[in-house]
Amino acid sequence: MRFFIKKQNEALNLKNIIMKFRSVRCVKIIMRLLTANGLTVCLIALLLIGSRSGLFAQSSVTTNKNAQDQKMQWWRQARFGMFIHWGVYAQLAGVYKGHSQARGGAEWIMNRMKIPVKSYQSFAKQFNPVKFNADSWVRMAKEAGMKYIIITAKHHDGFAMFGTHASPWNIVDATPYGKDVLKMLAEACKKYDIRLGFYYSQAQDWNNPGGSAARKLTREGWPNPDSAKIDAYTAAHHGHWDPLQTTASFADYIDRVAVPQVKELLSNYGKISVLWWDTPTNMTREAAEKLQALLKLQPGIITNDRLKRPDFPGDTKTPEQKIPDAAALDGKDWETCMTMNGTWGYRASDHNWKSDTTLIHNLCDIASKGGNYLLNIGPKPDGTFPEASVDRLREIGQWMKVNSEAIYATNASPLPPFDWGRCTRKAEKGNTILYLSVFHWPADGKLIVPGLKNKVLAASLLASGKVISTNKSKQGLVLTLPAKAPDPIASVIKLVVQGEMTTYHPKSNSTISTGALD
Ligand code: JFZ
Repeated sequence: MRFFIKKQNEALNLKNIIMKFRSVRCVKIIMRLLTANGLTVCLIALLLIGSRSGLFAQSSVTTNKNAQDQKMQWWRQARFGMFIHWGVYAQLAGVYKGHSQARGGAEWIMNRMKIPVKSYQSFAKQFNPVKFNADSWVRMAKEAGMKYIIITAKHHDGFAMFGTHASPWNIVDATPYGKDVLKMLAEACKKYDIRLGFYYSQAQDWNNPGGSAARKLTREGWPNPDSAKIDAYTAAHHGHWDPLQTTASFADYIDRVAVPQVKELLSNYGKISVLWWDTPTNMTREAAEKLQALLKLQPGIITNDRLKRPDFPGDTKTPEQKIPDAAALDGKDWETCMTMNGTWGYRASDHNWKSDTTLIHNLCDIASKGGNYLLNIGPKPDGTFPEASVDRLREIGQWMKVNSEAIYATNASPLPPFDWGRCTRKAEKGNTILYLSVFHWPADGKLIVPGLKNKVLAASLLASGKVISTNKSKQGLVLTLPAKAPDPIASVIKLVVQGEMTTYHPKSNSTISTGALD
């Protein structure tokens, strides 16, 4: 596979070179004609430019599409990644001064509880994740079948999880731990061949002066007796609650903190595959342009649609906590990010964990619509993953060990979602492989695939290779299955059918609803 991808890349590069050579040659011809004098010669030259430019415009569109396909190739094949939300907020774990945070993810605790800057910063003095082991984190992702990791390099609390010269508010300088966790993660990712991406809160920053703050009411934190006063203050100060937050302008913050930090992140950690911007609160065009320009430090880096709306669409759409309907898909790459419980950052009291079944079904559902699943872990302040997350990763990994062929490098289903499960497809020498992930195994042993009319060339259980018999009926293809499902969560049937098939796309005006502004 790898060899094949390399060959394909080489072919694309060669195409680019030929294109360049052609344009140089054309200019040379025109130059020679122009210097040869005479009106007719000039006219011929003008005609040539006219006809040629049309041709170039078209080829450059194809080249751009090819370049984008080439850039997105690993990401589209990956289908499954790990999100990690980790920072000083893990130390608070959803509780401040004995009060449990009323609303939102625990990574928002500083804003929702309206914790003063100095007070929040003092928690960093307790942040000492001595049990952090990059190798084991990356191994857990790998064994779960994940192909990439996106970690919060800096969340809205402004705390850099890396050594930075742009602010003392970072893990190396402000904690007893004193080590750059991103460095260690980058090394482990390299060792296990896992792609690494950084989440970076480019606009909101509640500690570095000048950063923006989405306004949240005090009641979203705790029943603070001063809430009327605080809410009036945040209303008058663009969401800020501490005068220390506004001792610099937003433009200063961008120039002194965001730009240098993104530069560091894209320069000091080897290959970075994704820059995951978040919450464009009060972003300016000028700031977005400066940040976007830095991406050239990592050729081929993939970026999302949260830098600034709507003019910086990035490469991927980011529906949050929900899986879009097939009708909402518009051909643009997309990735659903989701928590395993109800919070991104660690919250000790949140035991609302999704079941293994839900998580595996989500992965199948997302793959069946051609998207990626970015599943979140909120590590504890000691540097370990919550047990419930470890258990779920292990279960997903066991399923993936048998069934990942139905997920990796697949395309969206050619058929509408079934009541009993989901479908992904792969093209194979003019024919189509359909992977049917059966969530609800039929009690009568008959599985109907409505709408499938293609001739069946082969049908088997992916887990065992056991052949399945099929026959046609009025409702569609009927598969005769063994009495017992090979996997109680989702059993995959591999069906090879004649001919090419394309993605199912119902006509509709709905669009993917992507992340909110804050
Ligand atoms: C953002 C962050 O504020 C949050 O802490 C977390 O990092 C998450 C991945 O992204 O928050 C959002 C963005 C969009 C919505 C909600 C929270 N939304 O669309 O409802």
